[in-house]
Amino acid sequence: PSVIRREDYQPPAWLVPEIALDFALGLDATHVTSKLSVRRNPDGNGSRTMRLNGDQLAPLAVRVDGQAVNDWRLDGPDLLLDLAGEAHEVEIETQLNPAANSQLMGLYASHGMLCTQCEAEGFRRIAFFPDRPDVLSTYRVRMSGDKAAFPILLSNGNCEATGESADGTHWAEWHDPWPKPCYLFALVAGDLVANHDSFTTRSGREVELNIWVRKGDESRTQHAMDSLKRSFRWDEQAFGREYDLDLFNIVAVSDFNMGAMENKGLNVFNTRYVLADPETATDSDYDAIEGVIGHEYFHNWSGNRVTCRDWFQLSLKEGFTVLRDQMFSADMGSPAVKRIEDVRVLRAAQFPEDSGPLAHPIRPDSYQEISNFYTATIYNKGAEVIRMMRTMAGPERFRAGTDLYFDRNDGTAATCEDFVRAIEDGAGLDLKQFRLWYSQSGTPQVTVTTQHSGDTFTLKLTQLVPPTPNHDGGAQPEKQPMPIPLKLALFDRETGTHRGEELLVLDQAEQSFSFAGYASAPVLSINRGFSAPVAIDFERPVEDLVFLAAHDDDAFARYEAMQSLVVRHLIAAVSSNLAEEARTAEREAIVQALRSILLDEALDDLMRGELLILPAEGYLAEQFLVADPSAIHAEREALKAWLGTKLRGDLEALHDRVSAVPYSRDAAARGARKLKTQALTYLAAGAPDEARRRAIAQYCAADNMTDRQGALMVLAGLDGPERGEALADFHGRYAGNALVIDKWFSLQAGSLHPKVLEHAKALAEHPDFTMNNPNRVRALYMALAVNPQAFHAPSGEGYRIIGDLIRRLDPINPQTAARFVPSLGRWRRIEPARAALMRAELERIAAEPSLSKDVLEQVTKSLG
Ligand code: HT7
Ligand code: ZN
Repeated sequence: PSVIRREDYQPPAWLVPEIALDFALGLDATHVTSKLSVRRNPDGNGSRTMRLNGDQLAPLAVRVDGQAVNDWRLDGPDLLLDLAGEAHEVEIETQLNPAANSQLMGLYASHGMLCTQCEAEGFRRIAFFPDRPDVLSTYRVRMSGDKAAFPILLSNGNCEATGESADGTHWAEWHDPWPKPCYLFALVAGDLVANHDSFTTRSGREVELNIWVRKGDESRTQHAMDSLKRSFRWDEQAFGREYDLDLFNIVAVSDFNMGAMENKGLNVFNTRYVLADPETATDSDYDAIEGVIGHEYFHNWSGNRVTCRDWFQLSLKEGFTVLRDQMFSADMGSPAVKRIEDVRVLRAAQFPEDSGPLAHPIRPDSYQEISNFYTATIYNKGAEVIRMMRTMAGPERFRAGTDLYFDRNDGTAATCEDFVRAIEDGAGLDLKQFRLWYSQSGTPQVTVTTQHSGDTFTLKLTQLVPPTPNHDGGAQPEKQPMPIPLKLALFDRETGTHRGEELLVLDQAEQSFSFAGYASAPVLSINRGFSAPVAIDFERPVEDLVFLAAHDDDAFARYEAMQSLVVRHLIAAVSSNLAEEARTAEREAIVQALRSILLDEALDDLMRGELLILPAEGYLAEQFLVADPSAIHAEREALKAWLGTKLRGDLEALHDRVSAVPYSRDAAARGARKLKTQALTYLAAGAPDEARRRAIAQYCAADNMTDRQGALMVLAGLDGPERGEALADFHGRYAGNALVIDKWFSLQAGSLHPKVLEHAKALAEHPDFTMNNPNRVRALYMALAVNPQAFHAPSGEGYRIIGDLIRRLDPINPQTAARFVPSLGRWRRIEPARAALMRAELERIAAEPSLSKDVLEQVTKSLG
C-alpha cells in the first residue's frame, strides 16, 4: 500500500482560482461538467503536467480552452494533462450513479434525495480535480433536475438564479464568493422542508437560517435552530468571529458516515444531530445536538476561512474546533459537568488509542488512508493540546493569539506551525518545547511523590512519555520530556480550605517544587480541571481521596478523587491483592463517600450524577498492562451490587425525590432525570426486584425519552417477562422513527443481560436491520463492541461477530467498517487466551482477497 508522508509535501504545480460545475441530476445517472480556470502556481515546481485526482471516474470528454483534446492520460484513478501556457480553461465531463454509491462519499442518494460528502477525498468521486485542501477556488454551481423529485436545489454560498422548463425540470445557479478547497463543496437536491429563521450579526448583517429535513420531521428541528443561533452569538462574543454570508443552510440526512460536515454555507448533518423533541430524544441527545451544531458552525472560521494546507494538519481545524465547541457547551450549561464529560470521553476513546497499535501524534507523519485519521487523538487530544496553551497563557492572552492567527491566515491553507507561531506571538508564550505535543504520541505518565519536613511541603514529579509503535518509518525516536501545565492546590486538613490555586509547568523528566509555610502536611489536589491530558500515578492514603471527594472546590478534582477511590480498590481486587476483610473495608469507604455525595445538599443534581458514576470497564482495563476483562467485569458488578444493597434506602429515597420533578429542560430537571436512572442502575445490581418494579413504573409514567430509555436500559439487563414486553412496547411505539429504533438496537446490544450475544445475532436478522445505514450498523455493532462482557465473551464469539461484520461491511462502506478494527486491535493488552482469539479474527480479515485501503491499513497496523 502506498504511504503518504508529511515531509514529502510539495505545493501544487497548478492552481484553480475558479470552477464552474454543471449537474444534470438523476438518482441513477447524474451528468457532471466541470470547467476549471487553471493557472500555473508561481510557488510550484514548474511542471507542465496537471494532476487531476479521480476515484472511479471515467472522462467522457476533455477540452482545453474550448478544444477537445485526447492527449490526456490516466495514472491509476487520476487524469494527467500537459498544459503549455500559464493559464487555461480545462473542461471535463463525467457521469455518476449516485444510487449505487453505498460508500456515502462523493455524490450519493439517500431516501430519494441527492447529497454530497467531500471531506476528506470525496470530491474526486464527483469530478476530476486537484483534490487537496491547499487548492482554493470560487465555485459556480448550476444544477437541473426533475422538479417533482428534487423541488429543493442547494449548494454553497448564495442562490443567484432559478428557472424551470416545460418538461418538468427546473434549475438553480449558486455562487460562493469565498474561495474554498473542494472538500467544502456541497450539493443537495431533494423533497425537503425547512425551519426558517434569521440572525442579525453584530455588524448588522441579516442572515437567513434554514434547517432542511424530510417532510414530517420539521417539528423536531427547533432545538437545533436555537443551538445554531446561540452558536452565531457565542462565536462573536468569545472569539470575535462573525458570519460572512447572507444565508446559512443545514440539511439533515439519515445516511451519513460521521456526525456532520461543515461545507461552506451548507452544512450537511446526520439526522441524529438535528432532530429532537422530548418524546424521542434524551437529554444527552439534546446536548450532543447543541455541541455538533456549534462545532460545524465554528468551522466557518476554524476550518473554512482558515483551512488546512494538507491532511497532516487536520488537527489544526479539528482540535481547535473541538476546543471551541467544548467551551461553547460549557458556557451554555454547567462548565464543571462539561469538563468531566469531556475528560471521560478522552479517557474512553483517546487514551486507549494512544497506548495501542494505532497510536499517532496529533500531527501524524504518515498515513495510507486519511479517513482512518479522523480519530479521538486528532480531535480530542488536539483540543487538549490547545487548551493547555490557553491555560498557560490565560484567557485574554490566548484570545490575542487566536485573533492574530485568524488575521494572519485568513483566506489561506495553514499549518499547525502557523497556529503555534500565532499563539506564541499573540499571547507572548515561548512554545519551543511545547511543539513536542504535536510530534510525540503516547499519554505522558506523571508520577507524584510528596514529602513534608519542617514547614515545607515538597512535590517531586517525574514524567515519562511511553514508547509507541513506529509505522511506516515515521519519526518517533526516544521520547523527550514535554511541558505539562499542572494546576494544583494544597488543602488544610482541618479547615478544608486552600490558599489559592497555582499553576506549575513540569518540563523536565524529573523536577521538585517546594511550598513553604505548611506547618502540617497539606492534602494535594493536582491536575485540577484536568489541566493536562496525562495519567497521574500517585500512591496516597485513602483518607486523602475521601477528603478530596468531599471537599475539593474544583469539580473535576472532586470527581477524580471519587474515581481514584474506586479505581484503586478495583485494581487491587482484580489483582487478587485484597484479603476479604480489606475488600470489605475498602467497599465500606466507597459506600461512605457515595452516601455523603447522595446527602450533600450543596451539590446540584447534574454534578451529583457525575460523582456517582463508576469508572468504565474500558478505563479500568487501561490500568493494567494485560487485562482480564472477566475479572474486571465481575469485580465492578460485585461492587455495584454491594453499593446497591448498602445504599438501598438512600437510593430509593433519591429515586422517589427525583421522580417527583416534572419534565422541563432546565438544569434541575435534567439533573433529576440523570439521577433517576442512576439510582435504578445501582438498585438493579443490589435489589433487582425493587429495581424492576421501579423501572416498570418509570417506563410507564415516562413523558420523555430520557426516563423511558433509562428505564428500558435497566429492564433490558434484567430477566423476566417484563423485559420482552417493554422492548416490544418501545418498538411498537416508535416504529418508523429511525433514530429511536437505533436506540432499541443499542439498548439490547449494550445490555448486561447474560444472553446479549444471542440477542445481538437475532437483531442482525431483524427486518429493521440494514448494513446500508451507518447509524443502524453502529447502533447494533458499536454498542456490542463497547459492551465488555459481550465483546470479550470467553468463547471469542463477540470477536467473531465484529470480525464478520468488518468483512461483510467492507465492500459496502469501507470507512464505517474500518472504525470497528481498533476494538480487535487491543489484543496485546488482553489476557493471552482472548488475545489469541482477537488476533485470529484480525488475521481472518487480513486474509480477505480484496480489502479496502481503509480496513487494510487498520488491520495490518493492528497485527504488526
Ligand atoms: N470535518 C468533518 C469530517 C467529516 C468526514 C470525514 C471523513 C468521512 C466523512 C466525513 N463526514 C464529516 C466533520 C467535523 O469534524 O466537523
Ligand atoms: Zn470538525
